[in-house]
Amino acid sequence: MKIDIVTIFSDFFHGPMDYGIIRRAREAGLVTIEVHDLRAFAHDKHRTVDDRPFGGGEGMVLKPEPIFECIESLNVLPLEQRCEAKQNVVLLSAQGKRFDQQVAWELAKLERMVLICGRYEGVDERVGEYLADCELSIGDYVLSGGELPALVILDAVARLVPGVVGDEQSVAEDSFSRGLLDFPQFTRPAEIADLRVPDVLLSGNHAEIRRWRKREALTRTLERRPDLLAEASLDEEEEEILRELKRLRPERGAGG
Ligand code: 9D3
Repeated sequence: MKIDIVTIFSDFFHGPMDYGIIRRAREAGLVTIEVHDLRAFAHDKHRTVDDRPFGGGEGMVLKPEPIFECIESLNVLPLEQRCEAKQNVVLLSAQGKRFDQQVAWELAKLERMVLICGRYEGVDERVGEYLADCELSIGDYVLSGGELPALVILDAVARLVPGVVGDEQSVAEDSFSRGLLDFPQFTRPAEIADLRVPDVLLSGNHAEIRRWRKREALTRTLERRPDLLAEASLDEEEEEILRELKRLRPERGAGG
């Protein structure tokens, strides 16, 4: 996959792309990432990329021309041909659709992904309307720009590109991809400061361990993220465990 990032802070990306999954994906030649400095597409001597909002108000807005010119220079297909060619231009904005694991799987199928990072108070609306295929937000909190969201999306998508993570089955069966929280993990020592690892994990009984893990994952999801259960894909055994958990622990109202 070819990924282009459009930003006014290109240096911001140097560190994070040299570590972990993104580095691995790049070194394996499975993703190619280019960072483009938006200021290179401003033509005045101050390399202006922002301007005051029409209609008045606080703050500055990213101007459309440098962004339009930058995208033009990347030779992506016109809007109506992009989907077919598995190309997407994504505007990162707080007004976007929420990015989640399902969106990550969709993006991982692309051959080309362009991420435009917003800044200041916002981006001229015509960028989202006529240039980008979609707008994405990473969650309901205010950040100062789209650079961290771009890295978040890059990390989540890179590990789903076939070949980046060795065990593809484990990536697909990853609890979050199935809509559940993880079961708890332990490693040695079996005891520290009187805190013991659950006996079942030391028992060597693999059927029992598997069931215990399912039960823990479901208990946690039910307690911490009951919203996930509506969309989760559960097997027979998990459905049965969940019914039992609900019998033992009837639903509580707001305030828990
Ligand atoms: C404080 C300014 N806000 C009211 C006028 C609007 C606003 C503009 C620009 C809020 C945030 C931003 C910068 N954020 C992003 O560009 C952004 C973002 C985010 O803030 N939260 C979650 N996901 C994203 S993706 C891009």
